[in-house]
Amino acid sequence: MTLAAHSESSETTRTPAATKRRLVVVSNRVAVPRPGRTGGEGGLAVGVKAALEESGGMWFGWSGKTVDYEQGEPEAASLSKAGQIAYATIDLSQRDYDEYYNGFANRSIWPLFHYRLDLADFNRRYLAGYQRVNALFARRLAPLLRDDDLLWIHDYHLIPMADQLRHMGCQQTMGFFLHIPWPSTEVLLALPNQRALVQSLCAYDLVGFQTEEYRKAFLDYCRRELGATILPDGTVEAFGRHVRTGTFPISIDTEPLAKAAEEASESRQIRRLRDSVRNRDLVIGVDRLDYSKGLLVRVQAYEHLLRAYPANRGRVVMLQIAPPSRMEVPEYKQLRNEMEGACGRLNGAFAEFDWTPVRYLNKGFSRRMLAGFYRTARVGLVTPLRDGMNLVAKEYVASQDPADPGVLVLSRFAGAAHELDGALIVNPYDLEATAEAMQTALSLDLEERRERYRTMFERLRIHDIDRWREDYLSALAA
Ligand code: ADQ
Repeated sequence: MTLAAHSESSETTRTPAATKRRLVVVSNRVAVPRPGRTGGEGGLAVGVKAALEESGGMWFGWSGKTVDYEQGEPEAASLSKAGQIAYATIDLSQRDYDEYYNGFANRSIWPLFHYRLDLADFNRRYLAGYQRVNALFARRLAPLLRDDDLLWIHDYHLIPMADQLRHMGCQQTMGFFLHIPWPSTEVLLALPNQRALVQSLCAYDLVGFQTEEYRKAFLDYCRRELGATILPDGTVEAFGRHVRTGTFPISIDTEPLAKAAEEASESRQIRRLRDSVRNRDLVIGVDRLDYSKGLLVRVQAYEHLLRAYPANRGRVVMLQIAPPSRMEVPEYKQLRNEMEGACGRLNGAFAEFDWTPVRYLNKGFSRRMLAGFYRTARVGLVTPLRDGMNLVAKEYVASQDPADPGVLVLSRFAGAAHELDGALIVNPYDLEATAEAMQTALSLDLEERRERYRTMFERLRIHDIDRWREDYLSALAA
């Protein structure tokens, strides 16, 4: 049985915490709790935090601070504890941050893995910084490890980390999970050092992906470019190692979120939102301000809706929440300008003295507020051009009122589209078809909305964030 099939098994096979061994999670950023902090965390932080809160353990990574290393680099990680979780963080120099994070991670890998070769920059300085910081992470983590720890290393920032740890003699069980898409071999070949990068993935014991499609693309590369043998269960045999692969679609804390949405809908803020929308239909989008999320095509599709179905003018309001991210990367600054232009033009062309078609907000909200927003919206619009999974799609569904649920319009290029089959699935490049799907979403009758919601909610109730963690960790510990 492949691991992919394993993660499809029924509720009754739910395993208790996979192991009594200590869990050590490593990710680029560590979301150390700080008073008054609301929202703004990306999907990885949301998922990992929920996973660690349940099982406890240690979370290691970058503090989010950059420091001047003129006095010499700090010798050890800073340690703190909150509840069940021990936090170990290190600072980075400005140069490390520019080359590793803004550079190789966010200007080479991120655009390439999201099929944006036109935006990728393969500067060798970035690659050197990426290797240097992965080695630094390994040097600072190694002294904190116990022999029987289970290491779970996350995402594209840290692909070479297990290899670095192995070179230092660490023999712990190590797993990797990729939160973003794994691109097709033809696209990956454009990355100058792809062979070494994939070779370093072979230092892990388990490599996990969001969907079967990404896992198969990885196996295809290993077969074609590394000459690896692929065993029937998806294990890769290469460089004298056996690396297992599996599909583990990340999810959300479904039931608590559904409850939070129900409670939030009676809060003062959500009442204010409802009052301001009045009897109009609310269409919501919530995304980090990122070119992979299809924000511009979404505004364009909305404009098509208002042109092709003019009865919606004055009847529909779009709320687009898009907190800025990675603002040091030029492509993100440009997107911010383009979005401001697109929303401004749309409002200029269509607004009336008593109606504004799009409300565009660049800030974060608490999860509870977001859940209340989702529940108020008749339509959830999730139109990425490429997305590993997309948690917003799942959060939108979980937050609905079962008696009167809204409709999800979802891009076929989001990993979530493989699971959320009650959504209206669209090709976001096809603006007119997306506008048609929005029109359908606005006009579906109650019975059909309920039916679509029921199948998706049931899926998310069983395949929630706990299930994701348990499936991954039991596969890793096996
Ligand atoms: P992201 O690209 O960050 O995650 P996504 O999965 O949608 O994308 O997660 C975003 C998270 O941030 C959601 O939980 C959302 O609620 C939250 N969020 C967004 N806007 C917010 C705001 N204004 N205020 C507060 N919270 C906000 C990456 C990959 C995804 C993958 C996740 C998890 O790109 O494909 O689903 O990791 O693996």
